Amino acid sequence: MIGTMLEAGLLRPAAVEVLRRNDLGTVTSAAPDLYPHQWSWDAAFVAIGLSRVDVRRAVTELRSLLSAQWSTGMIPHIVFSPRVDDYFPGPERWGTDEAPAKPAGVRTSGICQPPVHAIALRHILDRGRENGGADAEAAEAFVAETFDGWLAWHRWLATARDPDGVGLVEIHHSWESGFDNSPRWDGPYSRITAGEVPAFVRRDTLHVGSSAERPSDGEYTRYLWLVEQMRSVHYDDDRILDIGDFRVRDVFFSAILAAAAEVLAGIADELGRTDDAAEQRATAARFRAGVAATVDPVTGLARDYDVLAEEWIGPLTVAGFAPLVAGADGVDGADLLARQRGILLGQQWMGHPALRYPLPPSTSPASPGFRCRTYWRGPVWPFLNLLLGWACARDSAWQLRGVLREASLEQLGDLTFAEYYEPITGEPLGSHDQAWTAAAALEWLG
Ligand code: 9WN
Repeated sequence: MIGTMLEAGLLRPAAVEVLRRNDLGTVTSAAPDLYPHQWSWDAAFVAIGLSRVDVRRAVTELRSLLSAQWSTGMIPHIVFSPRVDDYFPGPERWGTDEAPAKPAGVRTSGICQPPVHAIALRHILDRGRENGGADAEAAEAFVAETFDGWLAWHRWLATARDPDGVGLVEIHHSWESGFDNSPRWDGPYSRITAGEVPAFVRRDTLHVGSSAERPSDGEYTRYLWLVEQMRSVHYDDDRILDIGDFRVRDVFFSAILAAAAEVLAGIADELGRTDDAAEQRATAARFRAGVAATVDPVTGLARDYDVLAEEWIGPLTVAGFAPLVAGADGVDGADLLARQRGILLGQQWMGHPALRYPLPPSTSPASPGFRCRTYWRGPVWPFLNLLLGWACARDSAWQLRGVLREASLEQLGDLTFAEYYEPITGEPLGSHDQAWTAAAALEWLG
């Protein structure tokens, strides 16, 4: 049962209020203190949530993000707000003002995050049309005006980030995955010896209940070393391939590209952009196949690949369910998705008997790397559940979607809008009033 009627009645206004408080004018901060800037994939989820309450504000969110797009097509992972200076690493540390591809007039990081944006664009268009009038006009005009920007973003990912054409996106920093300190990255990071990293003072640990919930200082040193490396070549895509110490094919990022390219193809059809639609469908098919090809026949889960070490990445994390996000083709594809849904609902994951709510922890509670309070090593992330639920609706997987929705609404009924939750006790962790958590609540409520 989804909470009480009272909770359901309180959830929507509380979520709207979180987005209002995080609103910096034309962008929404990812969280009030911990993340006082606009993050790329957060902004996409925020736009999905906003489209339920204010279509034109949702348009503004994505327009602001796109105005920071680099000339290569890359959408940067952070767009720094000029009004605040309370996040490390800030723009000086990134040094992107020296990067020829960054547009003038904005300050950004020099890496990217998963491309959820076309999916958000679809939500804006659908909500705008449902509302009609000025909302429909604004949504349609925005889609027509910005289509080429989203297309350039997907094209850059499919070329610069898949240099070998294998249907998997290569990332150059674990911040690009959005799963920053997941056990997925322990192997690649263990092989990196950081060179000289200028002294630094972290600020993230000041804004959470315990620093043990965040990545360690050792992890941060390597994160910053990779920034130094990329900065030294002014974030040039080709040169990073030669000098970068972190080159990993990220299966979950690739799955999101597959899903988003399919969605962008549908939008291209509506705009009469037939060739672009065909190209995006081909991109979607290539990355779906790339994702499916990573599945370990024994575990049934998809895997990342370490390009430099030339090896598969082993730990069992929620990213292993990438095919559920990507979708899959043909009879074999349908079998793969059915098997994955069974595993996800089973005892190692959502059906684990110790869990407070049947929601997927970021790492399986049955795996040795499981840490129930530490960031991407165990906690449940609400925005991810929404993404899985969206993919289930696309593929008519109503049973799994129903469990995800009901349990998510129960969890979010605590009204903390936490960044992540302790899977066994259900305790809210990380930042509270996290924007994409509030957005997920609004979208689940519908
Ligand atoms: C670094 C904003 C972001 C999310 C990521 C999450 C976390 C940043 C950090 O917060 O990463 O990008 O400082 O820890 O891991 O997924 O986009 O919410």
